[in-house]
Amino acid sequence: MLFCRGFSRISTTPRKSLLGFILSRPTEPSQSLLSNQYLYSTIKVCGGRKAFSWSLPSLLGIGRQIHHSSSVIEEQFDPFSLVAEELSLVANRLRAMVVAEVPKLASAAEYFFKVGVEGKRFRPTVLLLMATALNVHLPEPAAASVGDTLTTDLRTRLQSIAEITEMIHVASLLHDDVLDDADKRRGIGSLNAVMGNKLAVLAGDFLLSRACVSLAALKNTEVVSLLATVVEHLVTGETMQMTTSSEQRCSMEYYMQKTYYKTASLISNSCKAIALLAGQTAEVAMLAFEYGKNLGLAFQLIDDVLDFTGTSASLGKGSLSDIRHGIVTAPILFAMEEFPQLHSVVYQGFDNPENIDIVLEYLGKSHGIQMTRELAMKHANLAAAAIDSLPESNDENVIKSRRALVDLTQRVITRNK
Ligand code: GRG
Repeated sequence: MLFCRGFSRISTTPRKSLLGFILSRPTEPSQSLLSNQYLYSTIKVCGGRKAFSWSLPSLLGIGRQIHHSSSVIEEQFDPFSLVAEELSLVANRLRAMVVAEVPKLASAAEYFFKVGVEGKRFRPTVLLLMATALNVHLPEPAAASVGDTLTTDLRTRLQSIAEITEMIHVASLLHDDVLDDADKRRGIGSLNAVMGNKLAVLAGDFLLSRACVSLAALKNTEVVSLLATVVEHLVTGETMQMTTSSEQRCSMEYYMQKTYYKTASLISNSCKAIALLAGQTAEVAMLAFEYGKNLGLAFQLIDDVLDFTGTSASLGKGSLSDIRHGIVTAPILFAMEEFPQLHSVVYQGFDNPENIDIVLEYLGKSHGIQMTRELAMKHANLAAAAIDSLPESNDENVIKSRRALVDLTQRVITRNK
């Protein structure tokens, strides 16, 4: 089947040792808590390098420990604090890049780049951290030597990847909201609701064209090809979701493939683009890709949990938007494995609203939510292991950024918004 082939293609882990490590790692909380004062526990040597790992309870414990002992340490590794200044530089540049000639288009295109409605800025944060993690430093303000100028140029090129990625992301949100007839996004009216479908579609196209212009300016055909593939994946994932057959609706493989296309492809390919522009080897580029892919998959799995639970742990507190739109996600697919009688209900679909109630009732009795969280944790751990497999560095900033990237893998699975 097409999608099975596709998924095995994306899920290939580049290093056998990486996967072996994840599958074999111990998870006792005490082990992690005992061994260190930072966020991580060094528990195993992987391919000659030390590997960081933990279990969720240990992470929460360590979080508390740090909170009591030193908020300085917490801030030092806080991913968002580390790149805060550069993020606002990127945000300002983005606002300048999306200015359009025609006033209506200008206000539509800038809509989600205005201060306060920029979203979580998860993607640019990851990409700027990845740039430093791969040894491309943020230069001092007054670059003096030729070496400094080269670093500045390279860092600007990597910031450009963060900008392009954010423009593609926002374009996809605009088009998504038109397709879903959404009325809210980022706590305000969606652009389609405020300015109409036509302008929302055109604003999305405009952002894509601005992203293309920036991409072309980088003069790197491999990077152009990576990000063009991302757009193809976004469209493919959305179409898969729109055209799901009864059989596909019941398939975990189909769901994971769609999740990769809709959510993980953008961040994985952008991470790879950072590595390529930074002049890294194919192996390092693949590790950057693996980090983004697994982080993106973990992110979406948790999103799918939150759709049922919201900020609380109890079922039915979320918006239930997926199931109401007939979209079946991992929690239900796991519940189906536990209660095979659910299969025929999901197969029928949700034109009959009673089927939604039946599915929710079974989901409540099942371990579907917990299994989804565990799968997200596996992907988060794979992402962390990819960072750990990067070539060793003694540079303090490189180490800090790598720790922040690992920290993000845990934030993604413990987030409640
Ligand atoms: C125009 C490129 C383009 C694509 C058209 C509609 C479509 C095809 C694709 C939809 C892709 C889509 C919206 C996927 C969902 C991805 C996702 C997880 C969005 C939410 O990301 P957050 O939570 O959002 O990071 P914020 O608001 O924080 O930026």
